[in-house]
Amino acid sequence: MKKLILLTLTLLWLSASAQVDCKQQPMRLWYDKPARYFEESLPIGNGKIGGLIYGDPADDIINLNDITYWTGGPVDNGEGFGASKWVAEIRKALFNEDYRLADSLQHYLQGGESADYQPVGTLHIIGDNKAPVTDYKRTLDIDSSLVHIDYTQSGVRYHREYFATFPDRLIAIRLTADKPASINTKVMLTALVPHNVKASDKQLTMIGHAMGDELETIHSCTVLLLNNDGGTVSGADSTLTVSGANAVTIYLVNETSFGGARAKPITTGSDYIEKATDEAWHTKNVTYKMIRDRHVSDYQRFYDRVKFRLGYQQCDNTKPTDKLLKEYTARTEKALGNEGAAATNGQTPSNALSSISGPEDADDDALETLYFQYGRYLLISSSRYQNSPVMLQGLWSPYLYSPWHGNYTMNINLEECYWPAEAVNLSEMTKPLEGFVSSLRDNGIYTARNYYGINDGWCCCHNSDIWAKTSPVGGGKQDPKWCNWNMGGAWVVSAVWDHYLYTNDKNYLRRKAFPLMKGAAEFCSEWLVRNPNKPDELITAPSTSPEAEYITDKGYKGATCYGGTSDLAIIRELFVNVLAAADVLDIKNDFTKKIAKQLEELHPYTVGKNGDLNEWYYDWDDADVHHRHQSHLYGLYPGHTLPPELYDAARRTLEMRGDESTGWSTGWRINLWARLGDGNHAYRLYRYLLRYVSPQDYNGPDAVHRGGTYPNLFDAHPPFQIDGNFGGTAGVCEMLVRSTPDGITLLPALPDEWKDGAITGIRLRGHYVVDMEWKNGKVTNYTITSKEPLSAVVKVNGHTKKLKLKKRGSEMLYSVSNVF
Ligand code: FUC
Repeated sequence: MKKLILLTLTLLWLSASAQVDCKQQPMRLWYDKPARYFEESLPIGNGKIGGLIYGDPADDIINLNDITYWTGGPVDNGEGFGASKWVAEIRKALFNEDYRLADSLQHYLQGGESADYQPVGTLHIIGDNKAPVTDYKRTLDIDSSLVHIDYTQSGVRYHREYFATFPDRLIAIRLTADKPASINTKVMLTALVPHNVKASDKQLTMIGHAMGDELETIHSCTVLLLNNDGGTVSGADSTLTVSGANAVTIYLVNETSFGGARAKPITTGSDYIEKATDEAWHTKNVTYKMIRDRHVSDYQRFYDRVKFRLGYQQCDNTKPTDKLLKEYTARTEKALGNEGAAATNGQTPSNALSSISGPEDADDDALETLYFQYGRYLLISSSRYQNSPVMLQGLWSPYLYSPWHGNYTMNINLEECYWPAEAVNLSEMTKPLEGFVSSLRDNGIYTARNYYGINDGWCCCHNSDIWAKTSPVGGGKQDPKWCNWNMGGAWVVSAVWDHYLYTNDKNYLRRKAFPLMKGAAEFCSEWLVRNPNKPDELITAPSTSPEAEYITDKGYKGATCYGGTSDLAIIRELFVNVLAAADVLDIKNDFTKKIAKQLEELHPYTVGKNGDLNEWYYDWDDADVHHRHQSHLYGLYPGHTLPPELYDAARRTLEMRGDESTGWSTGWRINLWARLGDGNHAYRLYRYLLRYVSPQDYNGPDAVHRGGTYPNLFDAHPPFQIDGNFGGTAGVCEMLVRSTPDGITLLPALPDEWKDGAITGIRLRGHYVVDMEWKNGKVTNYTITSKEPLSAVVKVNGHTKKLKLKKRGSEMLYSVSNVF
C-alpha cells in the first residue's frame, strides 16, 4: 500500500512538474523622452495600416502607412517579349569562357524597375502649452499591443493611448488628463504625396494619390473622426482645434484604391472613399472600451501562444530600452576588445564573447527575450492583409521614396521576413505571403516565356512589388550581379512547403502549395542545361550568386557564370521538396520522374583550396570575401539539403565571411551557425545584431552607423530593414529547437550564456508544439503536443527516442512529457 501511495505521489509530482514554468517578465519598450527620429518612434500596425509614434506633447507626430499604397499599376505581361533569344548568346559566351561578354549580354535580359512604397501622411497632435514637461514616459507594451505616453505639464498628469486594431480596421488614440477641461490641442493631417485635406465638424478627410500619373496610380482616403468629452471642437482647413476637453478620442482609418495585382487602381480598383467613410462611421455605434477590448483580445490570441524566459532572476525592466541597448552593446564591445587577449590565451574568439557574465546578466536576458518577442509583435502587426506580405520595412516607412523602393527583394529579404513565422506560432501571418506567391506565379509565367523562352512553369527575379512584378530589373543598364538572378520563385515557394510541414494540412498542400511549388520546379527543370565540361551533369547558365562577384583565374571581376552553387542549391532543395510533396499526395508522373532523375544529375557541391564551400563552378576567389550574402549556404539554412559531410566546408565559408555584416546578413548567420550546432557562435552574432546603432539621419560626434539595432529595436541594415528583426527571432528558435522533416532536436545549439531558461508554444515541423525548460544546459522537462495522435523522433540530452503521443484528458490533444 505504502509503495502504491509513493508511486501515485511520484506520478502526480511528475505530471505537475511536466507543466513548463515559463512566466516571462513584462515585455515592453520604454523611453523617458519623445522620439526625434523615426528609429526612436514606436510602431503600431494592424497588418494594413500602421503608425510610428513620436510622442512629443508639443507636436506628437504619427507617421501613417498603408501596406497597399504604392506607385505604379499592374505589370505589362508583354514586357521582355522576345528577349529570350539572348539566352543562347549568353550561354555561347559563357561556354567559350568569355565572361566579360556574358556580363554585357545580360543587359538584354533586363526589364523595368519595381514600384515604390509610399507613405500615407502624418498626423500631428499639437499641444498649445509651452510649460515644461516632467515625468515623461513613452511605452510600447508588446504584451497587449498598446502604446502609452504619460507626462505632467502645468500640474496636470496627461495620458495618451494608441493602438492599431485589426477587428475594427483603424488606429485609435485616446487623450485623457487627471484634471477636467485640461486638453487643448490641434489635430492636423499632412502628407508628402499629393493630397487634399478638408475639415468638417469633427472630421478630417484627406484624399491623396501615390506619386506618378494621377489617372493611373493608387489613390488613398484617410478619415479621422474626433470625439470630445467636454470642451469644444472647431474645424478649419486641415486642422481640428480642441479646447478645454476632459478627454478626446481619435479614430483614423485609411483605404486605398488598390484592388489586386491585376486591377487598374482607377477603373477597377476598390471603392476606397466609401469604404473609409463606412469604417470610420461604424465607430459611432461602439464605445472606445469595446474597440480596445476587441483589439487586445484579437492580438493576444496570437501573441500569448509563446512565452520565453532566460535565467532565473526576475528583471523588472527598470531601464529605458535605449539605455538597456547601449549598455548591452558596451558589454559586447568590451568582450570584443578582450578577444585579442583571449586569442593569445588560446581561447577562440567566440568563447570570449559568449562568456560575458556578471551582475548585468538579468539585463542581458531582458533585452534578448524582448528582442525575440518584439519580432513576434512586428509580424502580428504587419502581416495580416490578404496578398500583401511585409515589405522591406514591415509596413512602417516615413519616406516619400523608401530605400530600395521599399520593395519585395526576393534574393533573401522577403523570405527572411517569414523564417520565424511558423516556429513562433504565427502560422496565420504567412497567409499574405501565400496569396502574394500566387500572384507572382500568375505573372511569372510570362517572365519565364518572354525572358527565358520557357513555356512550362514560372519564375521570379530579384525585385517585386505590390503588382507582383516578376521580371528582371535593371533597364538594360544595371549590374547583372543583382538584376539577372531568376531563382526568386524557386526560393519563395519554400515558405508554402514549410506551411504544410508545420500544419500537416494535406488539403492545403494539394490545393495551394503543390501547384505553386510544381510551377517553380517546372521552370527550373527546363532552365537546367548540360554541363559542357561533364555532359552527364546539369547546371544553370547564365547563373549569378546574389550580388556577389568572382575574380577569374585571368583576373576578370564579374558576376555572370555557369553552374553557380546557390542556383543549384535552391533547385536541389526545391526538387527534393516537390518530390516529398508528391509522395504525400500520391502523385507519380512523368514530371516527378524527370526531376528525380535531374536531381541525381545536378552538378555537386565542391570544396575549394581554402577548405570552404565553393560559391562558383570554379574555385575562383570572391571579389569581396566578407560579402553580406552567402547564398551558396542555402542548403544549410534555410534549406536542409547540404550533406553533413560538407558542414566543415560551410563552417570555413562562414569563418572567411567574418562576423561583421549588415543587419539581415547577421540575422541569417545566426541561423547558419545554429544549424552547424555552434550555439556560442550563433549567440555571438545575436549580440552583434543587438548592437546599438544611431538613427540614420543623426550625425553627431557619437553617431554609430553599422549593422545592428536602432533605439526602437528596429533592425539597422543600415538603413532600417525589418528582415534583420525577423532573422534574429528565427535565430533564437534555431538555437533552441531543430525541427527538420526527419525529427526534432531540443537545444541543438544552446549558447553557454543561456544555460537556464524555458520556452513554451514553439511549433515544429510535423505538426507539434513544444514546451520545455532547461537548467545547466540540459533539458529538465519538456512536453510535445499535437492535435494528431502522432509519433515523434526526439533527440534530447544526447539520446534519441521515438515517442508516441497519447490522448490528453478530454481535450482533442495528444502529448508526451518527460522530466529528467
Ligand atoms: C539586397 C541586399 C541589400 C539590401 C537590399 C534591400 O539587395 O543585398 O543589402 O538588403 O536587398
